[in-house]
Amino acid sequence: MSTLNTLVEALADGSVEVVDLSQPLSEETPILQLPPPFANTPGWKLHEISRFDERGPGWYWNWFEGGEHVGTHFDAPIHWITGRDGEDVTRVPPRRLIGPAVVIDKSAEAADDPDFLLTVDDIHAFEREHGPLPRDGWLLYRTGWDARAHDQAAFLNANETGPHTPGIETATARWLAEESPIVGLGVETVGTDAGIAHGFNPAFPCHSYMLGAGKYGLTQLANLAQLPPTGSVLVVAPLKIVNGSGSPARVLALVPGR
Ligand code: 23J
Ligand code: MN
Repeated sequence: MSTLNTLVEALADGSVEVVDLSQPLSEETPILQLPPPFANTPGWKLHEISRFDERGPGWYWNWFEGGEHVGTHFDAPIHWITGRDGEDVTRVPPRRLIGPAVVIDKSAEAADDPDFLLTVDDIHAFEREHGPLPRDGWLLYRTGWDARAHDQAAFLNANETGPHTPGIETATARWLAEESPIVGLGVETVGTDAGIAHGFNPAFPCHSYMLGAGKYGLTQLANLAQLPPTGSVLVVAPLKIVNGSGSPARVLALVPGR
């Protein structure tokens, strides 16, 4: 039997399950807040065209507006100045949108310290237990922040000193971009960088190094707790927005079932 037939059977008998890693996209979806003088993204909005009424008696449909970087979304290399000559979202090879995923769980650490930063040592410790990071795969960084995604204030966790959300160290960003075999980093927070990363050198190092290396970002993921540390397969589906710097995305994980 072919590999794809085996997959179809595994989906049918539950030995492979599908976990939806996307957050719902609505006017309540939390959005990034950059400090002045920077421009900010609008959030998501649906506008009704007709709903079984005089505008369209037999059909319901909407149009929408919203930023590319709203909700569960994909960062393409051209989003950042370091990747400005790289791929827009239409040029990302589809082959790079499907791959193995591993999950590093730092939810306990992030609960104690909202400014927790993942280190290269943390990744090496994970590798000693679970094996090397997957080539052309995704590193998914669980922080427990998905539990806050229904509430903009709790999700951004800002005070007078700015936002406080977990992220990765500058050295980790550089190592993931330049040394590791992964294709991208996925997080539960509003961006792939820490809340305090505007003050790092370079500013927003995860964006700077990863997108500069032609790698990708995925944000506002849900349900990472349902994934094993290794052994799942990610399917990432951003919209094919011409010249897009990113896009809201449906992100699905295939995981071992019963
Ligand atoms: C623009 C500037 C800074 C950041 C971001 C966008 C994002 O997080 C994003 O969604 O790419 S930190
Ligand atoms: Mn983004």
